[in-house]
Amino acid sequence: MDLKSQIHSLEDDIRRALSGIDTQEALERFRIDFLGKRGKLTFLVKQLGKLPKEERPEAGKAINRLKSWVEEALIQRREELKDLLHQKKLKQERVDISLPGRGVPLGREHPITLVSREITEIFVGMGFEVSEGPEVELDYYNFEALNIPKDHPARDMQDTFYVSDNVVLRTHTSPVQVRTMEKKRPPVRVITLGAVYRCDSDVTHTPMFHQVEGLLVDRGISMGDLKGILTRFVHMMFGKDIGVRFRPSFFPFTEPSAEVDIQCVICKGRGCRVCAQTGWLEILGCGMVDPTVYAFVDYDPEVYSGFAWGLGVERVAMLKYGINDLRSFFENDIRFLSQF
Ligand code: 2NM
Repeated sequence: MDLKSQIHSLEDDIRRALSGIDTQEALERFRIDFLGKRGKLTFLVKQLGKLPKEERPEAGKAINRLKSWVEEALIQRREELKDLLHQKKLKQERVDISLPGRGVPLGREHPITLVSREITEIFVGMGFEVSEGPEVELDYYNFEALNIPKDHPARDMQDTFYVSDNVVLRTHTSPVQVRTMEKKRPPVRVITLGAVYRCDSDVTHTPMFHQVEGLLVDRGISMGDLKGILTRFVHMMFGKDIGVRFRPSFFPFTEPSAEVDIQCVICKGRGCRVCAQTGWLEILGCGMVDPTVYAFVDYDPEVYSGFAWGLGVERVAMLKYGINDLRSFFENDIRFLSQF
């Protein structure tokens, strides 16, 4: 084949090769392939010398034309590719600003907060004041003044977190009521609420839980007042048609003492798994404040009498909302919390 047709066929090759190139790397390979030291075009230039003298200028011009054309085409293709890659990148990284946002999840109040408030509002509606006190408490207020002496089983190391010899994490909110009586003469109507601590942890016990306790002391207060107020509370909390019963019990700080049962909110008294087939659920403990306690706060038991009660908020919340696992209150799972 003569040089002229070689030039023509090389031009065809180049045209075909160029249009198929779609990356910068392929373009560089193309450049080396045709314009490099051992490239096909460079090879043609070397062939010039073998031509008869008179044919050289024309052939030389043709090769030079081809060469500058290729160089220009190369630059053009490089720019096109750059633009193409840029467009591709823009497409990939495109943000659709018309999509709806993800939304900010709204927090909710914890069921313990909700039930505490509901209980509080019922008693505030009956004329009680709310008071709070320290969670780190003196042994004296948590035990001694509540007629729980040093050798009492309720003080067992297994139940009480001791901070030091005479300081504990309060095991109930009653010490707040002792502090209230210390400061204020009757009539006293007060409820206390907050976290309490017991060294106990299994499926039905957590080392921290919440209590609401109440205290009413005045002249001429009887067990009849206790029954009336607590029955009213249960009816407001669980509904007017729910059965209530008072069952004799014991607490060191009350005499007589009782536990209050309500008809099972699940089976309405027919008997089920939740009430262990009894039809009844224990809801709170109560009693007439023992004169021993009055002695510590300097109330005259010949003039004043009163009653007190206490309940566990988690337990009430479980019954109220039909929650069967105590631990759900402490896991902070948003799917649990957002239901209330
Ligand atoms: C209960 C049950 C019975 C109670 C007694 C007192 C105080 F300080 F007045 F003596 N506060 N709370 C009491 C009485 C608590 O919880 C189950």
